[in-house]
Amino acid sequence: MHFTTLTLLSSLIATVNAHFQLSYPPPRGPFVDDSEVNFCDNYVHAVSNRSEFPLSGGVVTLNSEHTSWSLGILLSIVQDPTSFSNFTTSSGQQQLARNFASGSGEGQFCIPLDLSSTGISGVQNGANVTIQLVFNGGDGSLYQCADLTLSNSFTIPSSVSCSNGTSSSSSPSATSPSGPQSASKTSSTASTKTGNSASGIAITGFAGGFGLLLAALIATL
Ligand SMILES: *[C@@H]1O[C@H](CO)[C@@H](O)[C@H](O)[C@H]1NC(C)=O
Ligand SMILES: *[C@@H]1O[C@H](CO)[C@@H](O)[C@H](O)[C@H]1NC(C)=O
Ligand SMILES: *[C@@H]1O[C@H](CO)[C@@H](O)[C@H](O)[C@H]1NC(C)=O
Ligand SMILES: *[C@@H]1O[C@H](CO)[C@@H](O)[C@H](O)[C@H]1NC(C)=O
Ligand SMILES: [Cu+2]
Repeated sequence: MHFTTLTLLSSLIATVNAHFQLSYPPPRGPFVDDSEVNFCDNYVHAVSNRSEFPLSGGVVTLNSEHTSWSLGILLSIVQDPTSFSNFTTSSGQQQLARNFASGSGEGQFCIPLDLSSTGISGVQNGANVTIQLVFNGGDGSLYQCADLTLSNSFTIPSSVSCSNGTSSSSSPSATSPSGPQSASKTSSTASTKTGNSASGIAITGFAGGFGLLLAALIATL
């Protein structure tokens, strides 16, 4: 009885998660929602089929499922970085390829990442490096990694769409949080997700009842 209740509860809590997904460059493995609180979304080892990535003029693209968030990008020059300590400087500080900065809005975002201007030793043509995105949308730090080989002749493929989501700084008219706009935003966000789009929609109608249900369940324990 209690076991059933707890199982139900934990599956509800899992459903309520909303996080972020790294789109480009491709992450170490397919996104796992429940693992994103862990180092590299719990993909502990570097892949052997690395992505080429430009030394200058790079971008990362991601899908945000939070309306208000911060993003920093760590960099490791270790061939197979398996821990957060592999993403630190010789003095033990986080080695940042992009400083933490806040962002707002859900949907697709395109973040410039010019690695040649980081001044990190070892960042050079032909080097194998790993970037780790650290995203926080209000429910704690979330992590995804991509293993790269840097190139000064590679350019971002034109298939990578570089535009920003609901509240891009360049279009203040898109910031209205209510009305039909937010309804269409919800469905477009859902349609870009392959996995749990159905549960994503369910949350909207469900979140309000969640507190009530939780209270009811606790009362039965
Ligand atoms: C980069 O990684 C690839 C794949 O793991 C490996 O074959 C290659 O030798 C590495 N290159 C360097 C410069 O370490
Ligand atoms: C590496 O190989 C895996 C398994 O075949 C594939 O899913 C993934 O897309 C590949 N990654 C890159 C960067 O090519
Ligand atoms: C990477 O991290 C592991 C585990 O913390 C550590 O044992 C290893 O020495 C680190 N590798 C390098 C090259 O710093
Ligand atoms: C998207 O937003 C980020 C900040 O959140 C900004 O750095 C970047 O330049 C924007 N990209 C585009 C294509 O507007
Ligand atoms: Cu989240």
